[in-house]
Amino acid sequence: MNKRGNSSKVSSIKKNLRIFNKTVEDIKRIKIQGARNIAKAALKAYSLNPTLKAKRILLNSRPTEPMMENVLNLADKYPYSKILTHFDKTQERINKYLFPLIKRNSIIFTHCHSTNVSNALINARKKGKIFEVYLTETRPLFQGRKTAKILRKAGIKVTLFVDSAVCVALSKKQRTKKVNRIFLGADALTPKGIINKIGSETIANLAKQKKILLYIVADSWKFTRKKIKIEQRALNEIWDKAPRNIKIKNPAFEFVDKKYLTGIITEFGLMKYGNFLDKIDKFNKIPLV
Ligand code: RUB
Repeated sequence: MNKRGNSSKVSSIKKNLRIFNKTVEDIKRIKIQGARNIAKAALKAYSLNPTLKAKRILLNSRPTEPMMENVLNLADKYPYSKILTHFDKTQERINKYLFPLIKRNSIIFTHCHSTNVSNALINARKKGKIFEVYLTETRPLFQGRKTAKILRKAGIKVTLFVDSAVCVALSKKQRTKKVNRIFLGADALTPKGIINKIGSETIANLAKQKKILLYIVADSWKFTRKKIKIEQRALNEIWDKAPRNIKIKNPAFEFVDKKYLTGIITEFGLMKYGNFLDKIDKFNKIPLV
């Protein structure tokens, strides 16, 4: 290779590394958020820098993300383009299976920002369904605001509640309307239940108490049998420059036992969580749909 060829190769390696590092930073800082977006961005970054070290750096950027791990492992065996098609195909199927669950003029409740949930709701609105969404702001990083803005832009009426008003939101109290369905995303699907944004277990408890149907809306590639570490985030997200003698905890996620779930919507359809586990068992590995 001549000198010019060499220097353009070096500059393209440098450029890829810059993009890789920026993606890792954006994932860590939640500029890229939600399991699906994280997995997609990680896949792209890994395609620019496909080394074991790069994989380790990506996996450490958000520790509660088995979908990212599944996707990066698949990337070692299959072309990136083939893996990428899975995300949209899965979303289309989720949209189709969620659609009939939304009743005319009903109230849907959600929490945080899940792309799988938001896309399916937007699809239902586009296809003519009229419904309202109640949602919680999701402190400390306010991902609920992101969901609220996206849904409102799509013509869906939204009402945002502070997290601590979740009982009011789900209770037909203080002039709130009856919630008909709860749709939550997931970061991890496990044999015992799911892991999702902190606050999800309280919502699940309330759903059971108030007999509100609770569905998980998620890509099957979030499934793992591994023990998942729950990410503990920086304390200054809660209280910047807090007095030193005050202990703060900032868990990003929590586990929700499968006993609370009415069902799960994945690319395989709407089913009981146990049936979803049977389906996964049948494949014996993550299926490349
Ligand atoms: C996001 C979150 C979402 C799931 C599913 O948490 O808990 O419900 O990741 O999202 P964070 P999606 O903002 O901390 O990443 O459906 O987009 O995969």
